[in-house]
Amino acid sequence: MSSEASQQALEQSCIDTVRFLAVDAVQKANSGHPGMPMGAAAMAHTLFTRHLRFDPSDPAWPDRDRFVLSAGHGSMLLYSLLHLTGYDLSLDDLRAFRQWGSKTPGHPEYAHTAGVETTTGPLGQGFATAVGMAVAERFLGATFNGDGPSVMDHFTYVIAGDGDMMEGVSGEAASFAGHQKLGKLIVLYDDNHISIDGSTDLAFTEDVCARFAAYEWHVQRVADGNDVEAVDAAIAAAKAETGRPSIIAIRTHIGCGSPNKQDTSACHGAPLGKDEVRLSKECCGWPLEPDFFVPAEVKAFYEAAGARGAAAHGEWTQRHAAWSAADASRTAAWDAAWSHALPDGWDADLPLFKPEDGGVATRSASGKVINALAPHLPTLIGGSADLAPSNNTAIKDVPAQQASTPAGRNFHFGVREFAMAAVANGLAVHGGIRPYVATFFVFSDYMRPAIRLAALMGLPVTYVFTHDSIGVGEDGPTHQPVEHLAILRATPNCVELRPADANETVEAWKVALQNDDGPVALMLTRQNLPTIDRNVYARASGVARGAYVLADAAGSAAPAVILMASGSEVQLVLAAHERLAAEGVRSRVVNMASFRLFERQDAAYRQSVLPASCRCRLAVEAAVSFGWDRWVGDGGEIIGLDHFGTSAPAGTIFEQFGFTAENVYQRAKALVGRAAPAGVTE
Ligand SMILES: Cc1ncc(C[n+]2csc(CCOP(=O)(O)OP(=O)(O)O)c2C)c(N)n1
Repeated sequence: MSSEASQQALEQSCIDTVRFLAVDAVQKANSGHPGMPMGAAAMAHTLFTRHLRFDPSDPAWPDRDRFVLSAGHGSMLLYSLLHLTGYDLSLDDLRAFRQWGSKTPGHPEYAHTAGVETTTGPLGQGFATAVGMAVAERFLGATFNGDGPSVMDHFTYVIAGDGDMMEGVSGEAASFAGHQKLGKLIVLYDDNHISIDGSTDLAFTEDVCARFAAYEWHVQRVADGNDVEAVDAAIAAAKAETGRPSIIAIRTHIGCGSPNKQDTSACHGAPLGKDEVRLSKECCGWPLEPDFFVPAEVKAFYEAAGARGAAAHGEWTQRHAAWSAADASRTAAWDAAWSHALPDGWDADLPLFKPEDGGVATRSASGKVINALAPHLPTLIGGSADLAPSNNTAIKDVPAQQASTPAGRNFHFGVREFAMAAVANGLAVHGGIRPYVATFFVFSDYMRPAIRLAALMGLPVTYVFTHDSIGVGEDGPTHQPVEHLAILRATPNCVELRPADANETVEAWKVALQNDDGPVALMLTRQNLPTIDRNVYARASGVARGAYVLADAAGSAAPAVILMASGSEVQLVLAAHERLAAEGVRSRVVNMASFRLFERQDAAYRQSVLPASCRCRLAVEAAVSFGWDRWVGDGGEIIGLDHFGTSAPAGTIFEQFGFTAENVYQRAKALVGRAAPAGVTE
C-alpha cells in the first residue's frame, strides 16, 4: 500500500472508531442519538486533526480555538473525540454515557466535562453562543494584543445541524455575525436532510446557503461529507477568508454505515439495535468485538493531534511571556479579566445620590453606574437590543463594537433579544469578559431560553431590564411586565434584583459584579423614584442580602405588622409605615429586593428580618402575587397585580390598581385590626 493509501486507511479507521464509539455508547445506554455522530464523524475528524488548536492537558488555555457542537444531541461525537485526543475522559466514562453522575451526560454540559466549551442541546443556541465567543476573541485581541506578539488570536468552530438552522435564534445570530464581519467564525453545517419527523422536506425547503450569503457570510458547499480532503480544503478556505464568517454546507448522511437505517430518522434518537449494530460494523469492516474498540494506531493518531496543540500552546506561552514583559499594567488588566477579579479601586467612582437632588429613575442611576465602572473594568462590555437610549446602557466616549472598531465596548445588537442573550453567554464562557445586555423587562421573554442556559451554566451575565412594571404607563399591557419577576424567581440560580432607589441601584450593580456563578437580572424603573434618606432609614447596602429591614419601630419588641415591597413600591410602604408609626402601630418595612439573595441567607438572618412571631404581613408589588405567599404566610395579604396592565398615564394606573400609600395604609390597618389584640403589642 502506498503511504498515501495507508494514511487514508488509517484516517478511515479513525473515523470508524468515532462512529462506533458513539454507536456502542448509545446502544449500551439504550438511549441517545447515534445517527448524527455517524454522519458527521468525518468532518469532526478533519477539524480536530487538521485545524482545531487545542491542548487536552490545559482545556482552559485562553487562546485555544473554541469548538461548539451546536447539535448537542450528537454529544457522543464530541465525547469520542475528547477521549481520543487525550482529554480527561476515559473509555469507562464513555461506557457510562447518560448514566447517573457520569462525565458524559446526554447533552454536553459546560463546566462538567473537560473540553466542553458550552452547554448545548437546545437547538440554535450553540450557534448563537459561538457568535459571542467569536466576538469576544475579536474584542480581546483588539484590546490587548498591541503591536507585538499576539496573545488572543484564535478561531471559533461550530458543527450545526438542520435543527439549528431552522431555529430563529441562529438566524438572528447569523445576521449579527455577518454584519459584524466575524471572519474567524467557521460553521460546519451537517446538511443531512433528516430531522426527527423524517425528511427536512416536510418543513424546511429554503436554500440555506442563499440565506447565509444574504447574511453576508462566505458560503461553500462540500458534496460528500466523507471526503476528508474536500472538507479539509473548505476549512482551509474558510480560515483564509478573514473578512466574513464562513459556513460550509457539508452533505452528509445520518447513520452513515448503517445498512438499514442510514438516511432515515430511525437512527436519529434511538439506539441502532443489536442486529443493526452488528450489520453496520460488518458493513464497515469493523470488528464485532470488543465493543468500544479503539485500535492502538487510532489512539496514537488522535493523541498526536492533541500533542500538536500542546506544542502550539507552548509557543503561545512564550509569546505571552514576551507580551507580558512589555507592559505590566496591560498584563495586570489581562490577568484581572481572566480571573474575573475586581481590580483595586474598581468602585471608587460609584455615585452617591442625595435625597435633596430629587427623584431619579433607577434606569438612569444604572447608566451612571455603568459609566463609573467602565474606566476601571476594561472588559465590562455590553449593550442593548436597540433600546440603548431607554436602557441607559451606553458607555460614554467609547466606540461601538463594529468590524471597523473591534475594541469598541458598546454593542448594538439590533432588535434581536434572544441572540443578544445567547451572545452574552458566549462572551461569558469565552472568558476575559464581563458582559451585560439590556432591553425592556417585558421582552426578557424573548431572551428566556438563553437566560435559562446562563443560569444552568452558572455564567456571570448581567441583564439590565428597564421599564420594569405598569410604571411604563401609556405603552400599555403589551409593554408592562407582570409575570416576569415570578419567572426569574422560579429559575434556579438566577438572581433577580429590583432596587428601590438610585443608591440601591449602585449596590445592585456591586452584587452583579461579585456574583460569579450565575446571571443577575436588574429590574429598573422608567419613572423617577425618590431617593430614600439613608440618614433616617437603613443603608442601601442591605440589598446584597436580598431583603433587609429598611424601617422599623423603636425598641426591641417584635413588629405588629411587616410591610414588604420591592422596587418602586417600597416608597409606598414606607409612606404607609410612617402613618402607622405615627399612630403607634409597631410597623416594620422590609425591602424585598431579591427573593433569591434572601433565600441564600442563613435561617437566623431570615428570621431576624421576618420573625415568625409576626404573622401580620402585607406584601406590595406591581406584579403577579405568585410566590409572595411564601413570605407573607397564612396570616398575611398581598397587594399584587394578578391580571395584565392597561394603557394610561403611569400615575393613574398605579392609583387605579391600588398601588398607593393610602391603600397600603388602609389594608395594613385592617390587617392589624383583624389580628388584634395579639398583633398589636402596645
Ligand atoms: C430548541 C429545541 N427544540 C427541539 C429539540 C428536540 N430535538 C432534538 S434533535 C431534533 C432534530 C434535529 O434535527 P437535526 O439538526 O437535523 O439533527 P439530526 O437529525 O441530523 O441528528 C429535535 C427537534 C431540541 N433539542 N431543541
